[in-house]
Formats: sequence, C-alpha cells, structure tokens
Amino acid sequence: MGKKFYITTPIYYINAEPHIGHAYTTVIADIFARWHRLKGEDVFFLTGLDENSVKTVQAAKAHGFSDPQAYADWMAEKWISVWKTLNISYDDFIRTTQERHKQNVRALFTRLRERGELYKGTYRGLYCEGCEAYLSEEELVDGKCPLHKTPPRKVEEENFFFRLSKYQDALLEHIKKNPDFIQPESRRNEIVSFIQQGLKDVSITRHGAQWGIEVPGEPDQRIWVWFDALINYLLPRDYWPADIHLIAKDILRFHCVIWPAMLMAAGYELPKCIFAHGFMTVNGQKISKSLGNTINPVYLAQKYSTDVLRYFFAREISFGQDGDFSEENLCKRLNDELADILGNFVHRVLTFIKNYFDGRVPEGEVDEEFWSQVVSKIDKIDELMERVAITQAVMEILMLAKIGNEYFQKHSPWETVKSDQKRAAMCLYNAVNLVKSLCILITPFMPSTGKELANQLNYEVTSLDQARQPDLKPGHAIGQPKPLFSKVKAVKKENSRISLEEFKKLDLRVARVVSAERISGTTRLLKLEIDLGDESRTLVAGIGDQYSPEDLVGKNIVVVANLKPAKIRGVVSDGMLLAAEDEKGKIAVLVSDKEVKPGSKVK
Ligand code: ME8
Repeated sequence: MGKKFYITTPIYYINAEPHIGHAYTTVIADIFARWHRLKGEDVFFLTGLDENSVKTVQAAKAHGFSDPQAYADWMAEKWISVWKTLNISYDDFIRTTQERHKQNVRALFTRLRERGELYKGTYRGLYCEGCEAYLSEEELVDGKCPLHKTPPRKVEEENFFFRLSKYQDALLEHIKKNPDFIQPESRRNEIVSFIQQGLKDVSITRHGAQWGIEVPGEPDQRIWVWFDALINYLLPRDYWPADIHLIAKDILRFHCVIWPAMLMAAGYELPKCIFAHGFMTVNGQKISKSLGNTINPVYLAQKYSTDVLRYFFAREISFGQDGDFSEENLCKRLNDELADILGNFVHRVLTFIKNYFDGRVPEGEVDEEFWSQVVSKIDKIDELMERVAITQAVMEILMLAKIGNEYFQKHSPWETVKSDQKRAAMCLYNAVNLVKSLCILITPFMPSTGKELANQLNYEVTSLDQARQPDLKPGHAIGQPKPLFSKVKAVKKENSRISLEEFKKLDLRVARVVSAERISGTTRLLKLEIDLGDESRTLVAGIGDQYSPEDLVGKNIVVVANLKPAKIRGVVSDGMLLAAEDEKGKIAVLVSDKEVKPGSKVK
C-alpha cells in the first residue's frame, strides 16, 4: 500500500433527508477518495451522521416518534440509501449514537479533564438551537438569530468549560506556519481575523439535557453536540491525522478554531487540511425547507444518471466558491460536454476500429509528440487534484477529450483508411490509447461510466499510472461500442414565484385586431393595428408562419400594454401580443372567450 490518505465529510444532522448541498460535499469527497485509491494510496473515507442534537429530538416528535433513537435509526437508513444511489464509496459510516463513538468522546473528555484543560463554571448566555451554539448580543438581529430567525434561549447553568482562550497564539502560529491548513485562502484570512479578535473559553456541557452523551461521572450533564460531533473524526485512529476535512463555509469556526484547539489540548496531531467549499444556491436562492426549494439528489440521479450528477457537481461550481444549481445548466453540461465532447470522441474512435479494423487495435506506433502532450495533461490533472482544485481538473480532462477530437479530425482516418492505411492505423492506435487514458481519468468522477467504457475497451482499470502508458497493444480486441451519454432536451429554468404586486405591474388588456399585414421580406412577422378602447396602436407579432393576417382580424386578443416600445424591422411595436407555444413549437394566440369592450383590463 502507498501512503495513507484520510478524507472526511461533515457528519450531517438528521432533522431532514439529504438535499443537493449535502450530496455536493459527499460526492466531491468520494471523487477524491476514489482518485487517491486509483493512485494506489491507502485511503480511508469517513462520513456519517450527527445524531445527538436537540434537532433530532424535535424532528422525532414532529414525525410522531416517541423515541428519538428509533427516529435516528429510521433516518440513518434513508441517508445511507441516498449515498448508495450516488455511488458513495465510504470506508465507514459513523453515527454518533453508536457506542464506539460515545466511548471515544468520553475518553477525550476525561483526557482533557485530567490534563487540566476543562473547568467548571457558571454560564450565562444565549443559546440558538438551530446553530447548536451560543450567540453574543451583538450577533442578534432584532433579538433573533440572524440565520434561523428565532430568538435564542437564555441560559444560566453550571457547565464544564474548555480553555479555548489558551490556544489563541498557538492556533495563529500553526496557521501561519502551515499555509495549507485552512483553504481556500479567503477562509484562512477570515479565521485569522476571527482569532485575532480574541478567543473566549467555551462551555462544552449542558445541564439537565435529556438527549446526548453523558459526561463521565456527572449524570446531570451532557456533552455539547459540537464537542461530541468533531470527535467522530478520530474514529479510524490508525489513519489520524486526517489529510482533508471537507466542509462548507458554514461550519468553518468549529473546524478551524475549536477542533484544532481540542486536539492541541489533548496532545494530538492536527488535521493537515480543512477545505471549506462554498454554498450552493438553487436558482439564486438559499436552499431551505421553508422556501420549498430543497432538491432531492435521488430525483436528479434517476432523471439524468448518478454519473451525470456527479460530473455536474465537480464541474459546475468553481470549487471553493459559492455557486448556483440549475437543472438547465445540468442539461447543458450533459449535452455540450459529456455527450458532444467526451462521448463523441470515445464513440467515433471505437466505432471506427470496429468498422475498419475488425474490432482490433491497429498496428501503429506511439506518436511521441501527441503522447507527450497527453502525459503532460495527465500530470497537470494529477497536480490539480493534489491541490484540491477539482473543477480545474475536470476541465483539463475535458480538454484532453477535445485534444483527442482534434487529433482525429486532423488525421481524417475516414479518408486515409482508403489511401494510406498505415496513417489511419497510426491515428487510431494513438486515439484508442487516449480513450483508455480518459477511461481511467473519469472513473473516480463517474464510476459507472468508467466501468462501461472499460468494458467497451475490454480493459481493466487498475491504477492512475496506467493512464500515462499507451498499453493497449496492436491486436487487442475491443468490446462492443455504445454511446456513453444520451442528450436530453434542456429543461427551462424553473420560474421563481412572483408576488401579486409584481404581477400587478403588468398592464394586460383585451384589444381588437383592426387590421393585419405581413411585414415585407419576412415570413414570421405580422404588423397588427389594434383598438385598445381609447387608443389605437401598432404592434408586431412573430406568429406569421402559423397565422395569416386574415386569421387575426376581428379577434379580441390579449396584449401587454405597458411594455416599452421596440423597433422591429423598421416598425415600432407598441405592446406585445400574448400567445402560448408548446414543446413542438405550435403557437396558439390568446383571445377572450366572450365579447368584452376593447381596452378591458386582464387581471
Ligand atoms: O453542520 N451548499 O450538519 P449539517 C453546499 N452536524 N454545501 C452544503 C449546503 C449548501 N447549500 N447545505 C449543506 C452540521 N451543505 C453538523 C456538522 S461535523 C463534525 C458536524 C453541506 O447537516 C456542507 O458540507 O447542517 C455543510 O458544511 C454541511 O452540509 C452542513 O451539514
């Protein structure tokens, strides 16, 4: 086994099922885990659930469970089943209600207590159950948590405190000495300025709580859920320290301040890197249950395929930045990139070999110039993956498929196969070896597609290093070529709802068509004179290929009367006719079904 690589995701709360935000982190972590396995490393990939939160108790109640543990078990199955659908290859799945985790938490608590890192004190403060954290007066907006919009609970109780303040300088020193510790840089800067403002000791137990891990020897105290949850990462002790804790920016402070301080206090090594990616929005809005815009990742995986969704996650949002999810863009990436670039290259090479070389890799030599270009791209992709620059890595993989397409185009084997067999063979020999390299490179991103392509190549993927070798030898029989991706009709962006006030801004009116004529030189454009009751107007409508002028005269149509005029083919259109258009492009003009006075308002 090569060097060890230990990667984690946050352990998620179980008050709801996973949405695409959770799926995003988990899929990206999975891609890295698979990538490092392909490099022959000894990988451990940990994910799981954070079950000891008050949210669990509340959600259990809301779902009619009297026992929070029964609810947790029920939810855990749902999460695990989603990860199965998304082909997540975790090595262990931790649930914080498991005894093995509770033992670890108690052991760390005791260790810190023995080392003098904990003390008892009275806590007076404001606690937000949504955040599972204390808030300061200054953080509140109108007396409420700015994130959860609920007033925090006033708490005064005797608790255990952790001496976080003691680690202020040590943390700053560590961050300074290890530039990779917190990434991206903007997050590092955020944490540095937060620590520089001064750290206070934190209360790490709750008095009288009913749910959560009991404090050893203190039956009326339970451990604060964040102190408990972070310790999950110590589960595979042989793999500690973690190489990457993958999180989003919402939980940065817990991971970059409290967690490393806990580890320092315990005398343990710190994780090598905490990488906080951005937040995903849906059509520009925060993902939230109350907005009703949570998207179920399973729905997308079933509609488009798990691999398309996985590819989209890695490709669409520049890793580390915030980004928007839209199904429309997913379709675009599937059509324009996976089908048109990657799928197209692979398929044309394999079908060519099938049709002209009897399904066998032709006799050819390595085209040194071409192959060195391929190898240097693979080196670059590997380097980008090492730097956690996953979006750029995917773009380079796509670029490699483009290079393949250009190579194929340049050598035009469909011509040379008749005139210069040798040249055609040379092109296909090199091209099919690039297909094989791509097969290896895409496997961590799209495991099923990688497998399917490996079948078509009649090849077994075993390591990343293979991608650099043109090891598909002349005579090797390939399997049956089949397109890897099928294109979809792009879905239109879902319209976000508008308010009544917004709707009222439209001045919709019934208008009688007085006359109509075709605008000369066009087939689509009709010029209409309309009667709006107290005025007449001219407007241009693009319906001329399905309506003749005579069809429209005398009709009571519906128009947008307060649209800014626009000049179309030299005619000023003062208003817009409303018409429906179906998927096949069939147009139907909206008319009023009874005679009403021209100019009547439509509302
Ligand atoms: O915070 N965009 O759990 P959680 C991107 N239990 N990522 C998102 C996202 C979005 N819109 N929404 C959620 C907790 N995530 C604690 C963690 S760890 C010791 C304890 C992802 O269920 C992202 O990874 O609220 C974020 O950090 C995490 O889910 C928060 O999950």
